[in-house]
Amino acid sequence: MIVMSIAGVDPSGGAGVLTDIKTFQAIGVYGTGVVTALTAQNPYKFFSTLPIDENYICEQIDSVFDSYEIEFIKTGMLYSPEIIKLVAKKIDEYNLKAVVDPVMVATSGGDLTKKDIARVLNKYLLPKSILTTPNISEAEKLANMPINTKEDAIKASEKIVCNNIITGGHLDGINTININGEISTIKQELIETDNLHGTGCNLSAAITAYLAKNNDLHTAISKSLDYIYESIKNGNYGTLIQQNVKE
Ligand code: PXL
Repeated sequence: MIVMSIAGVDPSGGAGVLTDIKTFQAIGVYGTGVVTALTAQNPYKFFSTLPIDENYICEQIDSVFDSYEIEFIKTGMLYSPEIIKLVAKKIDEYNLKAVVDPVMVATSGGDLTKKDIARVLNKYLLPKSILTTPNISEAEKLANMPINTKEDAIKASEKIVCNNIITGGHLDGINTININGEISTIKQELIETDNLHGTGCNLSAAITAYLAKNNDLHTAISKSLDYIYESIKNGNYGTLIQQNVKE
């Protein structure tokens, strides 16, 4: 099984394409990685971004599909409206099932996208995606409403234009899941830590990997939440070593 991450590079390895590949590997699928932007950062400080030209992102995607068959992809930092539109086009061209992590701001505070990205995601990418995985602040932007309570999260989940999980790291550990209009919640214990950099990347990568291994959406999400919980508990920079991963 081969999957793809289309995302940015965090040279410190906690987020972006590098960590996605580690998660794919840990869950037992082969990961490919298309780079949308380089960043200079570490888990605590964001320095700068160098976006890759869209034509070259297109060439990277096409070069992988020239020899690999891939059904499931995930997207992370897409940076600009042009890159988002390119990815939407490629989803159609290669008939892809995409899990979209609607990345906007780094945990350390750096801007990972241009302004107005929620509108562009809503219009071009989310309608073509099988799932999006916003945290509370990203869900607020996608649904254009504040989220302070679990009722708000349910309302936002209903407003987001595709299947979604609104992660509950900032809502008492309550994850709100909407699959085909059916809402459910999974509550997780919150772990005291100062290292959550890249957990969103790892969640969407894990879901993609479990989907590629023939799990349905609900099962893939639930296994991935367990995966992320264990990896945070192990303090392992968001990624579990392979021996610890449940089948
Ligand atoms: O966690 C969001 C994210 C995604 N992609 C890249 C990042 C980050 C956060 O820092 O650096 C490349």
